[in-house]
Amino acid sequence: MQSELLYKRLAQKLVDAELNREVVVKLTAEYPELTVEDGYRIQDELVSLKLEQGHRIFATKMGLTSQAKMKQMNVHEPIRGYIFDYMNIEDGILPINELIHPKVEAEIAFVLREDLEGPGITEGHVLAATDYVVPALEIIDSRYAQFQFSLPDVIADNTSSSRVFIGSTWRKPDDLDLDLVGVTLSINGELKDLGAGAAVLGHPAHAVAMLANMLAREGRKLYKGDLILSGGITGSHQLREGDVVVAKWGGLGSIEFVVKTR
Ligand code: OOG
Ligand code: MG
Repeated sequence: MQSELLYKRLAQKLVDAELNREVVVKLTAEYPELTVEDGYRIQDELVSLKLEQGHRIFATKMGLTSQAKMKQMNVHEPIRGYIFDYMNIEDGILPINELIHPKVEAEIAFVLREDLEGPGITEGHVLAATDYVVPALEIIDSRYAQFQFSLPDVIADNTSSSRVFIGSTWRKPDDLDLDLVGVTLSINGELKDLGAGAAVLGHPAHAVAMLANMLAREGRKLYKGDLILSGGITGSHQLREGDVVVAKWGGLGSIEFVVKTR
């Protein structure tokens, strides 16, 4: 357990790194004793700083929920974080000049029509409480060099949250077998990755259940109307100026964007 002041200082450092587009040395290099719990305390401070700056929470996310992602990042435990309103992109352009070293990953997101309060939330509870399922492309942009981090580092860094594209095809959860929803991710016409919903903890609703149960440990819950990203089905893929990204989901339409300087 570290001091409140240290949590605040480390959160400020990560917020500045995002704004200045400059990577920082991972926190555990300087503070090897940092725990997962410390990571979430730093993340909470980071969220408070963003809210004080006038930003609002746009979505809640789970990360590292698929083998593809756990293997790629070499971190083997799901994590949660937040996506803010300024991160939501609606015009199909990813402004690379605002980012450090962005990567894209394909996900399935949920919109709730009822509150979900753990503990004991199951996949079935999640599906019953879901209004719509929607496709999402998450842009992650770690504030650490080469996306190299351990669990407390990436949690403190708000799980690398950077930008998000939400698709326009919204479906009722009963209309789809979410575990069987396939997704392809192409960059400049080349197929880079593919997967199915089952890659996310067997079923994407499982990730949302895990989130509700994680939040319950801190006396928090998910609310009606919340948008929740369930984690990358595919691995994440590096983006460069000029890239054209197209992702397609079975039964959930597609999302396309270009990477540009704005
Ligand atoms: C951490 C964020 C992981 C996901 O969907 O697995 C994540 C990272 O890979 O930098 O958002
Ligand atoms: Mg993600």
